[in-house]
Amino acid sequence: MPESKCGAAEKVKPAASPLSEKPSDIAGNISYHATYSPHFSPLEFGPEQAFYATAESVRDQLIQRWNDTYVHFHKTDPKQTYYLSMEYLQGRALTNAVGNLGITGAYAEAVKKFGYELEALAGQEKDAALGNGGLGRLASCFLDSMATLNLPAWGYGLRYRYGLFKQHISKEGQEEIAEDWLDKFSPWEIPRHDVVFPVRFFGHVEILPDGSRKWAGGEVLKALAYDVPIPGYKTKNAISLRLWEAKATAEDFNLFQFNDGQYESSAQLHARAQQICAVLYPGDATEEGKLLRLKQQFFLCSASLQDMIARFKERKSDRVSGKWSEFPTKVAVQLNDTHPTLAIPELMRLLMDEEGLGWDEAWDITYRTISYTNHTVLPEALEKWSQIVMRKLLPRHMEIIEEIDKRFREMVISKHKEMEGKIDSMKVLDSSNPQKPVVRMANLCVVSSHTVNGVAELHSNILKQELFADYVSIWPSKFQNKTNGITPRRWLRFCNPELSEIVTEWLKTDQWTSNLDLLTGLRKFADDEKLHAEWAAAKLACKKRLAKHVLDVTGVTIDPTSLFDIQIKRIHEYKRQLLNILGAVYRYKKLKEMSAEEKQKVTPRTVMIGGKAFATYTNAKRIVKLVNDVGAVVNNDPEVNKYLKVVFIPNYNVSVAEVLIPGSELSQHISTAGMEASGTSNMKFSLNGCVIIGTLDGANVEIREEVGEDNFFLFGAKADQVAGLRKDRENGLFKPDPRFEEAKQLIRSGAFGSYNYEPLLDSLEGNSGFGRGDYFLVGYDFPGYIDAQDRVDAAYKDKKKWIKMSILNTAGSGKFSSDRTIAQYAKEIWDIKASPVA
Ligand code: B1N
Repeated sequence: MPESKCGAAEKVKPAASPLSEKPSDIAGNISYHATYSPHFSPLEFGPEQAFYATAESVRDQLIQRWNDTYVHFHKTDPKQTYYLSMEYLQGRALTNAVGNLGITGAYAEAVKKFGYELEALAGQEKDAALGNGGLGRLASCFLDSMATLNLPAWGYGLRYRYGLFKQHISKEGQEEIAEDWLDKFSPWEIPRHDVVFPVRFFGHVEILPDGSRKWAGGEVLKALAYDVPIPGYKTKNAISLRLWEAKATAEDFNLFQFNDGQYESSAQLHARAQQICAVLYPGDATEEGKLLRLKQQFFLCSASLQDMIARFKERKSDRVSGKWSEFPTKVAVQLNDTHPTLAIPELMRLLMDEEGLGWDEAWDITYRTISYTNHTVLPEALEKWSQIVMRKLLPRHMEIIEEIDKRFREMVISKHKEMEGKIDSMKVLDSSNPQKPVVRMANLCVVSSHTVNGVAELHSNILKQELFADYVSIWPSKFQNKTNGITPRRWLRFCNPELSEIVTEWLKTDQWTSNLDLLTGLRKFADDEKLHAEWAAAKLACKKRLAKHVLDVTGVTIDPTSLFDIQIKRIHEYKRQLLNILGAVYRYKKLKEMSAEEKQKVTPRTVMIGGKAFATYTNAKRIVKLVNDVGAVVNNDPEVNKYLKVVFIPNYNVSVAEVLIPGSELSQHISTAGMEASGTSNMKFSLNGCVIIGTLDGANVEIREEVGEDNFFLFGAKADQVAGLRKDRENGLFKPDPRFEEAKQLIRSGAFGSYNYEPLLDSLEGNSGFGRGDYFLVGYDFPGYIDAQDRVDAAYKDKKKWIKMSILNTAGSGKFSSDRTIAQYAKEIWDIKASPVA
């Protein structure tokens, strides 16, 4: 690719219409943006400039649809859903946007006129990583499906300056570096200087002469909207992801102090405003960090609700007063986990204190508006906020939460006397520790939402039978399941063009892109030799692309004919990357013990592990270090490196996933049963013809049902055995398998370097530091895991069998389209209907 294309932008005449889909007109529009919205020297038209000019021309197309959709919704006034999420993992947008708009070919041709490949320009874009992992990526997949299904639905989030950190791997292990996705600017966002709401913090509650209460004082910041248009696939609809940024105003700037040389104190509120959206999930080890996270959560909730109320009024002028009971027939609010729980007391406050409604009416509206999705049962992830901090930051909300709690307890006593003994665990406020009274956010959500859902069958059953069991006897029909899904556009059509083409050719239609159940049509060709040949060739092409990525980012050469075995996800003890790497260590040890002849029979394998560890999660960071250390030894050992490579994939993110998943053959989803609520990358892998080795956890259970048990490598304890097995361990009844001991011993011997792995390995023993030895049951599941891996090796040797398994995985993935998930939310929770722009 040419480095600089001095003057190239002017070679093509600006287009008559920025909306034309003709390649020559598109090229003209790109040229227009290069010339008239210049962000770079006019002498330069390198790949980066070309990317920005191209993206801006795509944005013209998006804005047209986005405006039309807004006007259409305004006129037709349908019930609309608002998805409230602290996280969105959008990744890159260019390929997705032109793909959804159906103009990929036209754009590819247009950018060729400047000497560029579209794919290479797309690679210039930085990932928008405003999320940590599955929960954030789910929100982004949902937006794609909402737009595609023509649903009146928007997302609300925060515009973090620094999203998820960039992961750098050094000799010490993981290092975190701030990732500046807004370094230059984002071509996809539209600052809305006309959409601004005040958000208050701290202050006090005033009692007015009429007895009503009002929040006053404290500090007031401004929330400024940035809109990101989200196009649907093959539709004229484009919806909004509205991201809030915190601002202070000119009035908050003390010119007197500034002129007096007191620069810092002159702009204190500006500095505090900047902190709010500075970073995604700041570490909460300190009190300051906790307060900041709570501020972020409230900021999102308050701005979003004020915006919804303004739109509710805007769409019908006579709604200014007296029509509030209509609100839940026009507005549905979905809480993405408990992070936006403050939407509950904030909606109550806005309705009572700002709009003058009484408690009962405000409560009825709030309850009918709000629904809550739970994404985890891990105790440490269930949010609890200090009542003291809450009262200080949000005094009026604390009063409202107290009243909700009081009324809930009274209701139980008056209507469900039999549950009285359970009130302590069900109530919202837990003051059992007078030093540290807390608000239990999940309880507040359950008590205040009309519907609560889990994210896979198994998880939803655990919610009903364990975590929220007591509430089920009070509200038997409140609890639902909505198994997660992924968008087939980004996760097959656009990231894997090779396989997509084959699927389209064999199904004789490309309709599967928006009707993923059609993939079952592949089943009847599962033994077809011609399909096998094409399938294998497509997989090999993807494996080569993946091998190139690995070489580029790690310097390690991997063999594209070896079995590509991948585990990519956040590093967490419950996800058990440690089981994976111990398995690789055991494999290495066995290889070392084999004769040259024996080795000939081995299935060569490349084990790839990638993922970020939370900056303060020590054991997770040790796991990252261990994978890297094992890789350094194994990959440089000439006796074995033809048969085994172990690679840590640095800086795993959405765009890296788009390269890894298509090239995968085996992927590991091996969490301790009952701990992974759903998982969504398992769905992406299976869709791309990758076979899963996994436990009966989260959505694995349903994937196995859909693809067939012969096409899934199952092992491990079941969810309902886990508690008993932990007890056994505590009682000294666990006898470790000698293979497990061998693997740990090899690490202890220093074979992979002198780093102190004792604390990590100790966590697998009877009495670890937490006093909960091997809580995640790595030792118990190890032998079953090794046996399952042996079955994998044998199956891979039989090429026909393996390709058939691969085809049947793709063919069985239809259920896991987020279109299905969102259609179910729309019908069974939100009660909203499609509203396509004509
Ligand atoms: O949500 C995903 C699921 O597929 C995963 O199984 C689940 O682990 C994930 C605190 C979380 N649960 N909880 C979180 C995220 C951020 C945070 O600050 C908790 N993420 C999940 C989608 O349903």
